[in-house]
Amino acid sequence: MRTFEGAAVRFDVISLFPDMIGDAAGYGVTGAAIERGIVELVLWNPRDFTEDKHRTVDDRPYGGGPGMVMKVAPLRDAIRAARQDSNRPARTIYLSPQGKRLTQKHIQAFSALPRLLLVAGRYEGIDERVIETEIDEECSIGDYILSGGEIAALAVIDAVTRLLPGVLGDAESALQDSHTTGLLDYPHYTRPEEVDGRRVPAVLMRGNHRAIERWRLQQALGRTWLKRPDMLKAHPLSSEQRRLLEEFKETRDGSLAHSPDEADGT
Ligand code: 9WO
Repeated sequence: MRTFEGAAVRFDVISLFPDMIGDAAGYGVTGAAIERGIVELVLWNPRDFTEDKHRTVDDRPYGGGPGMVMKVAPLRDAIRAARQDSNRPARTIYLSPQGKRLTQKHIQAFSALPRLLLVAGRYEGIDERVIETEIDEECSIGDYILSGGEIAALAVIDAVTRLLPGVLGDAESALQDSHTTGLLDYPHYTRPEEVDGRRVPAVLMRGNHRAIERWRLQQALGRTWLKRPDMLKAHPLSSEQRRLLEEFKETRDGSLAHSPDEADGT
């Protein structure tokens, strides 16, 4: 294990639309982490690594077909320039629908690395030889097609940043998050006490903090059972949690809109 001076994590993003990344990351939690020096964000545009008059970054696919492919040289040179801009070893990740689906577990592992070099493609994709020679890992944020990898790169930056020490306050600490606890979140309410005839659950109004904690855990268990039974199967429950979930099933407590399709044995 080596430590590096400066930011906890450095992100380098290779993109034809670097302002998309810089602008969006400037807001909220990521923006504050950058301002405070916890995160470093460096943007690289392959267009700055072209040599021709028209600064060409795309070309027609061999074999024909619709659309364009990102040219090798500008993309490869941008990736290599980024890598050589710092001594920190970088994990180089290409965001694509062909990649391994990311979960909170992968995000946790990324948050322990000193540097992520994120490659955002455009058009129909990048030349396969760039993947073979420059990319460590191909990652997907979900099974859908975007217009480019930028939004996926931003999702990774956001998810990793909020795990870094000092980024979130105690109140919002990521340790309690859904997907870290293995359960979905409990329902939240704020003023007013009644909205269109719908009242805040009475337990939240009484101020019995033990009862509130128990109710929230029961809601989290019940909602996970209803909406994401696959998550429950992956996380064995304590006997207390099983008891709370059984009670939820019996009373169908909570104001959920619909029931599960079928009993699933959990
Ligand atoms: C376009 C397309 C059109 C018809 C059939 C299949 C197709 N695949 C693609 C495609 O992969 N386009 C990509 C656009 C090329 C690389 C950058 N783009 C991208 C990245 N779209 N979606 C992502 C992405 C990245 C990470 N997680 C989810 C989606």
